[in-house]
Amino acid sequence: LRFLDAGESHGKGLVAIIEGFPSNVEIDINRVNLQLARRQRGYGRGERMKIEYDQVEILSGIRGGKTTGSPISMLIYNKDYKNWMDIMDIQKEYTGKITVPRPGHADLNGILKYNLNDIRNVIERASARETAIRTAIGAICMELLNKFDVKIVSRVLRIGKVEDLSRVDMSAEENIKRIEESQIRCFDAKIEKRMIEEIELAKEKGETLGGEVEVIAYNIPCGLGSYSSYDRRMDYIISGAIMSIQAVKAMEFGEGIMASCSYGSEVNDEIIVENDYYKRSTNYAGGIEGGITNGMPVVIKVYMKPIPTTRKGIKTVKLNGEEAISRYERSDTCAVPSLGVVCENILAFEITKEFLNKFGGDSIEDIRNSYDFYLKRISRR
Ligand code: EPS
Repeated sequence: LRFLDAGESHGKGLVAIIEGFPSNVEIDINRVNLQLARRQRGYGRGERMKIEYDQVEILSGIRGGKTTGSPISMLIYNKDYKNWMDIMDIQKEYTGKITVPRPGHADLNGILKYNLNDIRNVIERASARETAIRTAIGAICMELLNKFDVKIVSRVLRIGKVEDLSRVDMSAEENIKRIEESQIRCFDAKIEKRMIEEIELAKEKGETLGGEVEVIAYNIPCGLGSYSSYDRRMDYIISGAIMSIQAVKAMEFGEGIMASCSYGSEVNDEIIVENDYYKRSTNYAGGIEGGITNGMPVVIKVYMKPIPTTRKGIKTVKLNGEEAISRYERSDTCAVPSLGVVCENILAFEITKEFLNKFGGDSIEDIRNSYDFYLKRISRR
């Protein structure tokens, strides 16, 4: 399973081709669009989200509500394109070039690397707008994972310095409902209020805020990924994908950070048998041991830096070498609530990829057979 995606933030749209997706998987486009809508929500988003109403248009690979096994190609139109037609024209050169690089973005590294004279070319592709199409790709994968009872959920743990310390059973529907109803996608309503105040304060100051989200994938069978080679390790695969999300600067599997300052015996997950399957009595490892999923939920925490574009100017240097203050480009004050949704769907793609590596099969029926056979083999019954 692989995909390619393309598209500029203010171009006509975002496109992707998914190749290697099995046949006969029922796809509900409304559910895919729901993921796109979830990604757009969240307190702290900027003006752009009032313009867009992201919906995916399927161009190939799905017929009569089911995948055909052929490449799935799809498109999300940028509604904002109509306001950028002159700037984004593919033939006529736009004269209002951007020559002041914003610190913290791809701006400077990008123009130096590609020998460009307009930072706009870098901004357009480096933008986190690209997470819209990656969310759609993951949402298609989720349709397959749903058939195997996989559930991927997330919540916001922290905005700036305001933290939600509640312990939440994320496998419980009612808890997820509460998180989904929150504008921040956090559990504790009192903390949500403080988080909103924090975002408002940052906005007043011309600042931005980062934060932390937790993402959990339930019902992941033991055996995805491998210890056999570095690039087949599940933690290598997941961390690469998660760290590629714009503005993400760190991530953690399970209780990795706490474990690094504990004794070995304090953070080992004891092996037990429960309902005929091997389980662990705790999940400090976050569902991965030796680069292989162990049948426990895959638990990650993801840390996002504040979006570097701030109204408050930052020192920089123009392309002609003159000292300058960074220019403001429309942006979000805080995109952490969206980050959880993006992570869920990016995780869905990586899990699907390894799921298909493990259970093979060109059609869902073949995959089902292989999956059922395997689960029977590893059961203790
Ligand atoms: C985004 C669209 C962008 C930004 C944001 C993410 O729209 P615009 O640049 O037109 O305001 O809101 O991207 C960034 C802040 C960034 O730095 O990449 C989206 O669709 O998520």
